[in-house]
Amino acid sequence: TKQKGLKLVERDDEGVDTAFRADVIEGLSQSQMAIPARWLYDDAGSQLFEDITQLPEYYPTRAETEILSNRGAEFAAMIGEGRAVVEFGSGSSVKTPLLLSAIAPAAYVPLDISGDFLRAAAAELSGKFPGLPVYPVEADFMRKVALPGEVTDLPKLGFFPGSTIGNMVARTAVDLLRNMRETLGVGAQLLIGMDLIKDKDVLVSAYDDKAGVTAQFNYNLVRRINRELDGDIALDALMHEARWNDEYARVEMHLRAQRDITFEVSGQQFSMRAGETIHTENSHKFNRRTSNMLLLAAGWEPQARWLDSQERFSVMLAQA
Ligand code: AVJ
Repeated sequence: TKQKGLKLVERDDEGVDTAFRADVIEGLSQSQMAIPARWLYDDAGSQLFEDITQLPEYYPTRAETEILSNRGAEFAAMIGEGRAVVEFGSGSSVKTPLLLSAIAPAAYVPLDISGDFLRAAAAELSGKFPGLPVYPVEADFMRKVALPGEVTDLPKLGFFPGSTIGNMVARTAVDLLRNMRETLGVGAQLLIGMDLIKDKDVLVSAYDDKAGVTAQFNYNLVRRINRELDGDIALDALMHEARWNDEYARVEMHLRAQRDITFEVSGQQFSMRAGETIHTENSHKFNRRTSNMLLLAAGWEPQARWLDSQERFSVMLAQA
């Protein structure tokens, strides 16, 4: 169960993250250029996302926090005491304590691919809940994870807030939710945040704020490519764009070329015509039926659903 020392980032002789390079080269070689959203979240990108959560237009964090603050008694009634809470992602200093103080768990197991984030979050949490055993696990939670032996005999509650599930296309989301069920075992429950379909302008504004922080978050990917993959992409030629894709019920982030450009990444040449885009993120939105369907497709039975007072965001409870 000890996953310490496991090599989660593979680098070549020049120190280049080989998975990052492969994803970028493959993504830029498609006719609709697309780079997986996970590469937005280096240190600078993670900090920019923290800034996004404070923006007036970005409602999801506040809406979900409202639900977690107000519904603790109902969580306690439906979840019960003594579970091991397994959080997929290293946990936020605000949301995680709200859940833990509501349900009196027997242990807390944060999972994250980044050991640094993980240790920082675990230390902060231990400070707030001195009696609670905390077992951080450095792992890629997209796969089945072996949990620490100390929690083997405890019933589990998976916790996946933030509507992070919305970053994935349906097929990947179902794979992840199935792997979570395998990780958590018999009798498990899952508490998961899912953002809701709403007015298009409200959705697009949340991903295209007036202050331009989300634009910087998107441009940071280009800076990272230029720095880490020896790229020469002209930043001033690309413009941030957020658009609502109604057919797929998702907000998409793109980088749109303002003129014809050619550039190099890792020694390979690419070109874009004016108006073409690089697709950099999906943020799927749900309603009652589609969120139920997604959970059911992965073997999770929906048990309860809570909304914030403005009905912008949902937190779902499901059982394996
Ligand atoms: C962290 C994936 C939930 O999709 O709302 C915010 C990321 N991207 N603004 C989201 C994000 C641009 C966020 N998630």
